[in-house]
Parts: sequence; structure tokens; C-alpha cells
Amino acid sequence: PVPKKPTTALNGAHLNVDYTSESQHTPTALSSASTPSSTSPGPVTAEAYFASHVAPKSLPENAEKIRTFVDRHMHEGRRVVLVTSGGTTVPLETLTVRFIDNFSAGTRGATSAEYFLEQGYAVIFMHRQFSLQPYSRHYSHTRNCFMDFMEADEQGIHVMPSYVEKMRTILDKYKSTQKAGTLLTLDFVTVNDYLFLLREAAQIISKMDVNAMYYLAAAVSDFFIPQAKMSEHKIQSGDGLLNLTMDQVPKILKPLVNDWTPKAFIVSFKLETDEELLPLKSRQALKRYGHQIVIGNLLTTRKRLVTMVTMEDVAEISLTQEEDEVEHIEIESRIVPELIRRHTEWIEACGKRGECG
Ligand code: PAZ
Repeated sequence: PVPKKPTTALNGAHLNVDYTSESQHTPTALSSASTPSSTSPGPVTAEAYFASHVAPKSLPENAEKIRTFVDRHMHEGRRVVLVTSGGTTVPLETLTVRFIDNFSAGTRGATSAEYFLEQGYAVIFMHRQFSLQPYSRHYSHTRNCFMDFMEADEQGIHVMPSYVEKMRTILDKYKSTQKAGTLLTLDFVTVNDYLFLLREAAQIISKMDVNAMYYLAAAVSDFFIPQAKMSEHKIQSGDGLLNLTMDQVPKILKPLVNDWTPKAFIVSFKLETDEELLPLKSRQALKRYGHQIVIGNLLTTRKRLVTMVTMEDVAEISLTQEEDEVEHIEIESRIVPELIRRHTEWIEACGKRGECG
């Protein structure tokens, strides 16, 4: 019989490597992961999280960029929106070889950012490194590689005539955005990068008294391994199973709404896969955090149907099959104007109450 090695706690941590078999398992890291346990201690508070984690090195530089960007656009009379986009990673090791990721390519965020720019907003685009970006999204990644739209001859390299018109429109928008300096892009990789950057941005923007909107479309990890409990080096396979126990990521919408930026107009997204759960979870988020709007969407239909939930009403925004598949209308072209309309109403109402900021 194969002797069973004792469970090894890495750095005295929750991350346990459990060698249940010496020879029968291939040495992959995530051969088994735990489901939420009823004995879990629950999420740490955001305060405790920030006190026990190290900020990314790029934070001071990014903070300065945000300050300069917001200051300029505030003085030029533009509204500011902070868009989060793409997924966060959860590293399994400090010197990271392996990490847990999610599906989001950043389509929602990158597409929405374009529509906000078109409507005159200055956009802070906080995105997962290498995820889709406004404008270049039309020609990046494997489905729309820019090289498929080009040809070469003796004169040089050209865009193929049938694609010129569409590409010129996008190129013009891209160039005029660059010229106007209305897009600031900042990236994150891990959930830790994301949390520190969002807090920093919110606190800076809040101090500057600008009527900002937050459009939180990023897919943020719910579980993570705290720095203090993480293996420094690559987890050794030991030819056995790996059992992971992860902590819950703090719910940062609460401090965002109550402490970091209490006067902002905040729109969060809620993703579910079970359509029965979505309305309940969307309403729950709205009540729990007290912000302005939750947009509910399902993984399978998110590109043609979303539900906008506020304390006052519930409104569906949808595309018909023809609009989606034949006309290629993007649902963000309907979500963003509706949000801008509501943002305007909200600014006017809070102006009357003397509570804007
Ligand atoms: O990046 P994408 O366009 O493929 O997906 C967008 C989305 C589903 C991640 C976004 O619409 C969303 O719901 N974000 C919040 C996810 C959540 O934490 O519930």
C-alpha cells in the first residue's frame, strides 16, 4: 500500500498540499479545490485586508496620473467615469507560477468606454493587463486579428479596400481621443492590484469634488489566498492532490459607497449563471451597499440582455436577434446613454440638495 503523507501546511497557512497518492495523480496544481465551507470565518473587512497586504509598486505613479487627469478634465468641464474591466487573478505562489483566473476578456468594459468617450466623458479605464482596450478591441485577439484586414504588394502594406471604411471610422475616433487626452488607461493583474488601485482612485477622485460615475464591470475574484498564507516558491507537485482553502475577498462596494467616495454615482454589475438567482442577487447588492444602480446579466445572454435595477425601478435593455446577429448592434450602445441620462438626473437632483461632489 502507498503510504499517505501528512497534510503539509505551507507557511503555516490555509494552503494545504495533501498528498493522497504517491503515484496515481498527475502533478497538476488544481486537481481539487474546496467548495465554500459552513465553518469558514467569512470575509475579512476591507480595513483588515489593506492593513495586511502590500500595495502594488505602481500605485504612487498611478495615483499621480489620476490626479493630473481628473484635475485637467474637471477644469475643462468634462464629466469623469471610472470603468473597471476584465478579470482579476488570484496567485497561488508569491513568486507566481500558477494562478486562478476567470473568463472575462474585458469586452463590456472596453466597449462601454468607447461610448462614454463618444458622449464627452473623460474615461479612466482600469483594466486587466492585456485584456481588450477601447478601439484596438476591434482588431485584436484571435477573432479579429488586424493582419486579416491587410494585404501587401510592391507598393507596401494596405488595409484591404472592403475594410477601409470601418477601419477609418475607428481610427478617427482613436486618434481624436488620443489628441483630446480623454482616456487614461491603468492596468491591474491580481485581485490585490485591483483593490489597492480602486481604493486609491476613489479616494483621489472623491477629494477633487467631481461628479464622477463608477462603472464597475470587472469580474473580481471572490476568493483569494492571503499574502501571509501563500507559499513563496512554486508549489511542488509531490505527485499528489492539492487541496486549496481560500479566504473570501472583502466586499469593497461597502467602503467604496460609504467611505471612499460617498458622493459618487456608482453602477455595479452582477453576473450569475442561474437566471432564477439573478433578480434576487441584484436587488440584494443594491440594498446591501446602498449605491445607485446594479446591472444584472447572465453569462450566456450578457451580450443581448441586461437588467438595470435601482431602488425605484427595474428596466430591461435588450437586443433582438436581428439587431444582435445581423446588424451587430452592441448592447453597450444602449446601456451607456441610459446611464448618462440617469447620471444627469442624479447630478441635477443632488445639485438642488446641495450635496454634489
Ligand atoms: O468581459 P466580458 O464582456 O466578457 O464580461 C462582462 C462581465 C460579465 C464580466 C460584466 O458584465 C459583469 O457582470 N461584471 C461583474 C461580474 C461580477 O463580479 O458579478
